[in-house]
Amino acid sequence: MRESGTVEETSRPAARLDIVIVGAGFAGLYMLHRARALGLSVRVFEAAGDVGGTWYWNRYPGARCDVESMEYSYQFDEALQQEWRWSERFATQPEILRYANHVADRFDLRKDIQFDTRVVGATYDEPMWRVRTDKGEEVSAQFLVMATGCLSCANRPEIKGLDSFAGPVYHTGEWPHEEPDFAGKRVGVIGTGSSAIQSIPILAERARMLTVFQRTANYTVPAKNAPLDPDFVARIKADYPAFRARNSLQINAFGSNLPRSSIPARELSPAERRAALEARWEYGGLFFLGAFGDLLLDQAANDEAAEFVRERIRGSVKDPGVARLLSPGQIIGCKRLCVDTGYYATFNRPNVRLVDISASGIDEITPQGVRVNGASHELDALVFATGFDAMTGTLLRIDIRGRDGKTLQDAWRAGPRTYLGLSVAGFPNLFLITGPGSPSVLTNMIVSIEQHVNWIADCIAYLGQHGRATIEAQPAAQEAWVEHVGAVADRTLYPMCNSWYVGANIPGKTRVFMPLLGFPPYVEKCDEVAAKGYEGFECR
Ligand code: NA7
Repeated sequence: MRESGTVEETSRPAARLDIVIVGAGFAGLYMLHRARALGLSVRVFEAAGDVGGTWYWNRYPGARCDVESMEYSYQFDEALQQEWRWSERFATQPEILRYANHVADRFDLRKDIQFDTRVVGATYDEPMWRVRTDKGEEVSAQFLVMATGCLSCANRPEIKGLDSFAGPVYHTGEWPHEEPDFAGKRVGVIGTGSSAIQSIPILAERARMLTVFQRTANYTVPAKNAPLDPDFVARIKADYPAFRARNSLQINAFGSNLPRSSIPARELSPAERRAALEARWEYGGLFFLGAFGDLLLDQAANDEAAEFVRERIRGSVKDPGVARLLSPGQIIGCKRLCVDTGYYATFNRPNVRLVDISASGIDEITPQGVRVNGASHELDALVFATGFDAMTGTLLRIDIRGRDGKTLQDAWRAGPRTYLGLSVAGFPNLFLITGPGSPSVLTNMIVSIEQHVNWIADCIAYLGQHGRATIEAQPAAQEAWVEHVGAVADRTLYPMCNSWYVGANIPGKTRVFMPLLGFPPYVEKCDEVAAKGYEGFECR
C-alpha cells in the first residue's frame, strides 16, 4: 500500500493515504516507524516546527522529566537503547529533545512529517477519514491516529486586564525558543504546579525580583538529581530488556529500582513509618509515594506522609508565615506530586516573595503588574505556569466528526468516553494514543506510548490479514470500560481533590477521573481483547 494521488492529480481528496498521524512527539514518531514497517503509506502532521511534542514546547528554565532517564526512553530497538547516553538521573528538557531528534534522524522519520501544520478537522466519510489542516490542505486516510499528547493544550486563564499588561507574557508550556532575558527584571509567576516548581528556583536566580502568585500550595519532594553513575548504567545496559520488563510490572510502569511498598501503614510501627518516609525522601523523586502500600488508599496513611512533607517545609523555609502558606492541606499525591531542586529554600531569598491568592484570586492585571486584594505588585514580565486543559483539550479543539456527522465534542459532553482509552464508539478507525481511560499520565509515558502503538499496529495488521476495513468500539463495551475506569479510581483517594486528572483546573470542564490506575492489568486486558479477535469491537 503506497500513497496514490497528489494535489495536482485530484482535487478531493488531495492525497489518499493508509494512515494519518497527528503529532510528532514520542507517540507520533514511534507510530510512524511502526506504520512504515507495515508497509502503509503514512503522513504525520505536526503543529510545531520540529519533533519532540511536550519536550519541544515545554522549554521553560528548569524543565526536566520526573521519571528517571534510564527508563524514559524507547525500548523497541536494542541498539538504540544501548547507544544513547543520558547524563543525569533525571534528564533535562534539552537532553530529552536531543534524544527525540536522534530517534527522528536514526530512523529517517522526518521525510514523512509535515511540520508547522496543525490539523483542524477530521470527518469520517465511510470508509475514509478526511483530514483538514490549517494550511487549507485535505488528505484522506483509512486510519487516523491521534498522537496529540495529554498535556499539549495550554491553559491560559482569562484574567481581567491581561491584554493591558505592558511587559511580555509567557506560558511555561509554550516557552519561546529564544530564552527571555530576565536580568534586572521584576518577574511574576502565576501558578505553583510542577512547571512553576521546576522553574521558580532558576527564575529567582535570574530576575531582580520574583513574585509568585499561589492559589493552591503543592507538595514537592527533592529530586536528588545527580550525574548518572556509569556502573549503574552498565548494570542496566547489561540486560536492558529485563530492566524494562521489571518496570512494566510496576503499577505506574516505572520505578522497579525501589518498588512501592506492599505493606500498609497500619501494619508498621510509628518508628518504621517514619523510617520509610525518611528513606524515600532521601532517595528522591516520585518514589516517596511508595512508602506505604496504602498511601493513596487510606486517609490516615496519607495524612502521615503529608505531615512529613509539611515538617520538611517548616525546616527549609525560615519565615514561619511563608512556610505556613507553602504547606499544602490536601491529600498528597492526588494532584500530581512535584519533584524539585531547591524549591522551598528559594523562598528564603530576599528577592522572592509569595502572594496568597487562594481566597479570591487575582483582582486584575494592569499595565504595570498584578493586583491582589487591592494591593499592586509591579512587574516587568509575567509567566503563566497555569498548566493545561489536560487529556481532552487538544482532541476537542479539533473538529472531529465520526459516523453520521456526530462530533467528538458531543460524544464527550459528559466527560471523555473511550474503550480502553484507544478508541471511541461511533468513530471507526480512529485511534487515540494514551487517551483518557488508559493509564497514560499515571505511568511512564514512553512505556504507555509504546504499548499503545504496538497494539494499534498489530490491530491494523490483523484487519489487513482478515480482510476487514474498519474497526469500531461497541457502545456497550465502551460503557462498561468507562464504568470500570471510574470504579478503579473510586477505590483510591485520587478523585478527591481538584486536580487536572479530574479536569478541575478548567472552568466548566466536566469532572471525571480520566486516567486508568494500574498499568499491568491494563496491558493484560488489551492483550486479551486482541487475542479474542478484538473483543468489544466491531470489525467489518
Ligand atoms: P499544573 O500542575 O496544572 O499547575 C498549574 C498551576 O497553576 C496550579 O498551581 C494552579 O492552581 C495554577 N492555576 C491554574 N489556573 C489558575 C488561575 N486562573 N489563577 C491562578 N492560578 C491558577 O500545571 P503544570 O504545568 O505545573 O504541570 C502539569 C504537569 O506537567 C505536571 O503534573 C507534570 O505531569 C508535568 P490550582 O492548583 O489549580 O489551584
